[in-house]
Amino acid sequence: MVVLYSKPAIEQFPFVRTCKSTKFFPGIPLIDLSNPDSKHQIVKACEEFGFFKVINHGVPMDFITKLETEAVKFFSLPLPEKEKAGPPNPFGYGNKQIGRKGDIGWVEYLMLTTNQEFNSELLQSLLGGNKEKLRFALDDYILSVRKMGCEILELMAEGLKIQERNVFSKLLMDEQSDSVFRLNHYPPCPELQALSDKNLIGFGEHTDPQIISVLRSNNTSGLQISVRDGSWISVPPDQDSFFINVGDSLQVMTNGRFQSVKHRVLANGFKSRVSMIFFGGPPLSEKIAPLACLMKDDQESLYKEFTWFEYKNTVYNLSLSDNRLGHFKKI
Ligand code: GA4
Repeated sequence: MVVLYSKPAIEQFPFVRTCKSTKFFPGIPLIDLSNPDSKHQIVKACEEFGFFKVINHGVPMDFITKLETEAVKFFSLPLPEKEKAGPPNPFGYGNKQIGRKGDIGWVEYLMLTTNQEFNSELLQSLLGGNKEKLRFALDDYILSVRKMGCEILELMAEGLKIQERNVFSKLLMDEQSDSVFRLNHYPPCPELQALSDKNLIGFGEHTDPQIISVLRSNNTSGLQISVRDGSWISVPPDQDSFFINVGDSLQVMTNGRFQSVKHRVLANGFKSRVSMIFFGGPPLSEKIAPLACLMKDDQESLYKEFTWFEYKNTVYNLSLSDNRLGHFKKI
């Protein structure tokens, strides 16, 4: 009899870290964009969590489903096919390696700009019939999600009683806006799940550097956020809603009143998780500093002066879990 030796599953993934999942947290702030009071609720959620869920968002379900279908088709391609669109420098297909500092996660992804001409060139490298469909699905989705992101930023400005309603949103609407888009696939890992009560870390803890991130995922759990007392809570998945993260740049523009949310994603033992995230960023030349109108009389900026280009340049050379804004704080 031939006995094939197979390593215990947990040893097959020595390079990916694991951690325990927690119970779903029922208290994630829920913002109904059709509610006239939503601007105040948004401000409260940004102060308390730096994170909230949005319903009645106006993004057509059809756009969401089409993009998810194309994303699933892309991730189902054979690895050599997907690798034709890689490595991500910074755009393109990536697998397990995140950033430039050796971070590893149980995830594969496609990093894209929000500039469709550039994406079109990148996707040309993919064989198969679905590149056109993927491109069209991306066009519709990105435009619609950016519009919704801008509405939220305008409600935020109103809630903060800022006269210039588009003070944040104009940065995303600018032709030079350095926004990026990411499709993530966290494959299931049943072997590991059967052996332990732990999950592989799909995307390690970090904050997003931009202004806001607009995330949508399929109905698979995995997203966790860190709350004020430092504990991690699991976000119940909801494929019909969007989740909004406050990014580092918005933390600076509000002089720390809003906190960028630390978050991470655990791979699910049995189900694929597919997420699509729009990261709304300012133009590279934009000076990121606390808004004068939010500063009380003798209040001082907590941060040194920097442009988005300078911030990005620094943080893209750091590890995922580094406290990036720490490098820009006044002592
Ligand atoms: C986190 C948010 C976005 O996914 C991202 C990530 C980027 C990358 O994957 O290349 C970074 C990460 C993110 C922050 C620190 C650096 C850069 C990986 C990393 C280690 C696209 C982004 O803008 O910043």
